[in-house]
Amino acid sequence: MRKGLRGALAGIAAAAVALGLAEFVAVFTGARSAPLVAVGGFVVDHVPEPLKQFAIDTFGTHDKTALLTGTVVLLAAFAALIGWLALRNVWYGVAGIALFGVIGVAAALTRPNAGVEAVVPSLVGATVAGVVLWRLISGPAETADPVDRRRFLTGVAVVAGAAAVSGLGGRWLATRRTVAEARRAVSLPVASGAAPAVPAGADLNLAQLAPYVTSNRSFYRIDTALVLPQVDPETWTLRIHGRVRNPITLTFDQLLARPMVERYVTLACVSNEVGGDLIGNALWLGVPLKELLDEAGPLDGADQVVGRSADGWTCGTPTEVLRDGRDALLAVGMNGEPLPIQHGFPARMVVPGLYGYVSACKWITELEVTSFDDFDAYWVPRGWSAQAPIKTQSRIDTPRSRNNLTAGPVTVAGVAWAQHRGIKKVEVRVDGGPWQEATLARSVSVDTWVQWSWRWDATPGKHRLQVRATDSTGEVQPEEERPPAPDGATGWHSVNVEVG
Ligand SMILES: Nc1nc2c(c(=O)[nH]1)N[C@H]1C(S)=C(S)[C@@H](COP(=O)(O)O)O[C@H]1N2
Ligand SMILES: [Mo]
Repeated sequence: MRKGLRGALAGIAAAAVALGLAEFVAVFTGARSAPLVAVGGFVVDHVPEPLKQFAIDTFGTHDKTALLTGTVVLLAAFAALIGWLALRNVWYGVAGIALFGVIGVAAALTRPNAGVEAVVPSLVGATVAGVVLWRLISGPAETADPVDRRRFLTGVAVVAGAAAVSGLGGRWLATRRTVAEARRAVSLPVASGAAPAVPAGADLNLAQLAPYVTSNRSFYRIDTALVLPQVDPETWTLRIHGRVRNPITLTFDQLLARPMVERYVTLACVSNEVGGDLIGNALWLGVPLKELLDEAGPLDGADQVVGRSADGWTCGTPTEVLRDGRDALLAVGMNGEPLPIQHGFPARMVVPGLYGYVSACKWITELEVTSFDDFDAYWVPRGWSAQAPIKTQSRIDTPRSRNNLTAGPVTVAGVAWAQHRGIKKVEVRVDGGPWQEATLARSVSVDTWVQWSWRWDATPGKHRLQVRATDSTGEVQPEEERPPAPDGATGWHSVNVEVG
């Protein structure tokens, strides 16, 4: 066997067993202490903004899988290099592995809310990897000998097997330690006052049109969490503190015992491009945040309420918005179920009219009353605006650019939203011609999106359909195309179609 290949194989085997063992140990020290997740989390928090937007644009909601895959590929390359160097001088190998160990430990320790136990997975992994590498490369330097060669390959196979068993075993154990069981055991209270009924005709029920109510299964998911926080409702508390007269701590049972309301609210992500699908409408069950804040009694000048998640993520919402009477909720239910884990179980914020990153804290454990001067929430130092009301937007859902259209009447339809202001008008135009008013479907309230439709007499050829909305304040959705950063994309959605 070529010497270089031998070194590379040894390095990769050592790295694999390190990751597998670390994954296993992390079952007991917390999923976010596993080196891959810790380093990945560090990257998520520190990667430059344009690169992150690129990842979201390219991989969409698979951006996390892409990150982890990329990390593993890079790691394998470095591991091969370390193994190769180790053949020259075993201390290079030891130093290389130690370096990885230090990176893993540092990443795990600097994750929010990390305890000292977070160092264990990387330490165990690196130590074992060092021993494995040492053993694998310490054979005769020249490897023409078939016996030695077989011994080496057997060694690699054993190590790979150990890596797979511990890694997959760890994964399996981890899936058994989720809070799915606890979630199933939650019985949600009934809202005081019936939930607002969805008026007949709110949903046009067209094949390609987003349904008026988004199911939990198809609701978009956006967050920085590489592994879902598993927050046990038994031990969960919400602490309302900071610049308040009367700090409050609530348990989950105490929260469920409070009067709840049920409201349809359309949530939207600031990263949503014009025409994008990072938006959804659900029925949320929860306690009005205004009531909780009024009880806590924010002090004068405390103009920001920071929601803090179990994983350390934060968002900052204007105190004024949370107390102005809109249906800002501390939600525990989504479409009649306890919040799905990926949507924030056991509790999250939902605030009509503000982008998610400044208002929709999932896995929430704290509401800290402070001021915008005193605290920057997670996305603010990363270049996004501290204040971010949702911009008026509209989208064409049908037809789509790849549809085969035939000349004659075609239903053009989509959704429009301007949460908490409401949509007054939607207009469509063809090939830059005059704007034509679409028909608005009904909606539950100004806090949800609204479907619209327009009958087009399609003529053969290539055409460009465009849409724009006007909100209830009379403001027309601007034509100027701007990217999502720093406070939401603008521009008109257009679809190019061909009519046969
Ligand atoms: N803990 C936590 N909450 C979070 C986020 C996050 O990264 N961590 N992302 C926010 C963003 S940017 C959006 S758009 C919404 C998305 O909520 P969803 O995933 O339930 O659709 O959650 C918000 N809440
Ligand atoms: Mo978002």
